[in-house]
Amino acid sequence: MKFYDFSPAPNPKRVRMFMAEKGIEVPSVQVNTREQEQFSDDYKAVNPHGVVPTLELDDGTCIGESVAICRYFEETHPEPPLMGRDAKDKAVVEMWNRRSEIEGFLSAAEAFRNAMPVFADRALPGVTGDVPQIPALVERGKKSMDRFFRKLDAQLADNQFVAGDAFSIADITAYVAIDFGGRVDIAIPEDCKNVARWFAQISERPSASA
Ligand SMILES: N[C@@H](CCC(=O)N[C@@H](CS)C(=O)NCC(=O)O)C(=O)O
Repeated sequence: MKFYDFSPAPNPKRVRMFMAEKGIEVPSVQVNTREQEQFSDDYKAVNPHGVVPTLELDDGTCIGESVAICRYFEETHPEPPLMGRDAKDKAVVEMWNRRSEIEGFLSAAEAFRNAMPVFADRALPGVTGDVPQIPALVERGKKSMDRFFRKLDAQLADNQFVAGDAFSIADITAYVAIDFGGRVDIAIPEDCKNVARWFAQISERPSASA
């Protein structure tokens, strides 16, 4: 088994945190996306979408998409469950993970990809060029992130973790999204005290430095 990773990139970090929580160790190789190694012929054979992470199984199957890789590990290493235990929990975790990804992670990504000079002609991941940045999307991403913070704050007013009383993949996605947003100066708003409390708590988990 092999994990195609890039240490500074947020999506692989989601999977590294997930693996760390379960105590899973897999040999990894770095695919330096700053050097555009994701577009090499060798890596395109592994993941034709030109993004990291990818998990290559011993039978040669290559699994892309962070949540799909996490699903694989959830099935092979059920303890501790990070995607819910029963039908209701699984649905609630899925709901909050999707919200964290769509409303949090993608908002941070929109601001980041459209702000950083290194992505001037590659404002979307997995493209070699011809996708210019749209400066207005930096502000839109920041505003979307602000809406996400407020929804998350309301949820965390009554819950220890994003999807309820157990740590889950939804915490990982929301945590990495907020950490990612920090790279373009998106900070937790002063009045979102529940988010700040939760973020500090997640930062202390050993998996946060995975
Ligand atoms: N939906 C994919 C997104 C993967 C993705 O966008 N990865 C980024 C790194 S965080 C990437 O590989 N970017 C390559 C690029 O910039 O071209 C997932 O969940 O794994």
